[in-house]
Amino acid sequence: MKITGVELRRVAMPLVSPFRTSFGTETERDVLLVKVVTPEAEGWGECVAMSGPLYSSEYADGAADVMRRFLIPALAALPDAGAHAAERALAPFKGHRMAKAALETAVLDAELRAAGTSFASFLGASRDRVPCGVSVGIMDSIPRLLDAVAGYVDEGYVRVKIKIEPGWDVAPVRALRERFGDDLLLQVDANAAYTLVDAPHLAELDAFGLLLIEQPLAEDDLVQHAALAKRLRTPLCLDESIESARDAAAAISLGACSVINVKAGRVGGYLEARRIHDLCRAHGVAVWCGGMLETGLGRAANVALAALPGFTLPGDTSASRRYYATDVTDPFVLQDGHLPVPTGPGLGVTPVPEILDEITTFREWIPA
Ligand code: OSB
Ligand code: MG
Repeated sequence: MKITGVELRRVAMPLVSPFRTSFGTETERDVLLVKVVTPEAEGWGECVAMSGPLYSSEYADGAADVMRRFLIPALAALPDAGAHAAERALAPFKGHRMAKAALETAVLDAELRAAGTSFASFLGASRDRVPCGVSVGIMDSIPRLLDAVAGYVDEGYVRVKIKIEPGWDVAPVRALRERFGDDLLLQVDANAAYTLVDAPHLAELDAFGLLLIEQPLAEDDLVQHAALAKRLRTPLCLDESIESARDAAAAISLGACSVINVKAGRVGGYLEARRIHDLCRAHGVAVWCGGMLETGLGRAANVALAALPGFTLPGDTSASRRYYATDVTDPFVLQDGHLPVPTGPGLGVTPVPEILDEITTFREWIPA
């Protein structure tokens, strides 16, 4: 498979409601999509970098720049560009994992479409549907939070995660337990908003039977996460800290976490995401599939990944309407708290051309 060229597209998708985390508030998703064209098939990839470098150092304009200058020329030089060859060709460039992941996913999609194989079967999925959780942003008040969560519970979500930050942690968790009881599967995500000095305060969350606390401390501090884990009964989960299978191995050996949120974009692609799954499974560390407000394209690949046997906790694989009134693909619709794993070749979904064109803000063709 020789690459003919790559199309970069920026699309603007308004969110159904603002999404606030400890690092910022999003009202619109500004997404970079890539389409890899080969004589055999076309493949799509979604870059999960956000518009600003607030979740991690990557951002959409930076991703487009590194793709254009370095990554796409390296892929274009390959005589035979499958996903494994693409991964090797991109490896010499440091960092930029979200940019690499988008391109590798597009190459893999083209390869699998040409072969008639689905992402799920290529990755080794063992289920045809996945249980879904929902990520709930920081709200202006506890009554608003309770209303939002009640809506998601009514829709059928099997697990709720709330975003926390200093000043919005113990009280909202207590209010959720009082309103929804102890059976609600509940977890919290701090996006690195605390320091080890907050350990006694975070330990107050132990009273509420949470599934886990996600990324309480800085992304580059595994050692302090290991110290914190010893002081909490609530299982500690890492997100931002895990950028590779090597990071996952280090975190496990240090005792820095007992759960990992796997996001293919954050770790450089679905091949590396699968390695983390395999490693964690061998060590008895639970994994679940995270999200980055993906469109239907990224969501399709995430749902396939979440169907692997080691994904034993519900992921942030919510339905399209959690974020978007109109998705770029046919929408993912919750059925009894689950999403069906796509079965068609490659991602199993394609953008609806009219919708794609309507939301496109920028388009560039890069010939190989
Ligand atoms: O930390 O998991 C996170 C969204 C953007 C950036 C980081 C995170 C999130 C979410 C939402 O929690 C996940 C989703 O529903 O897609
Ligand atoms: Mg997170």
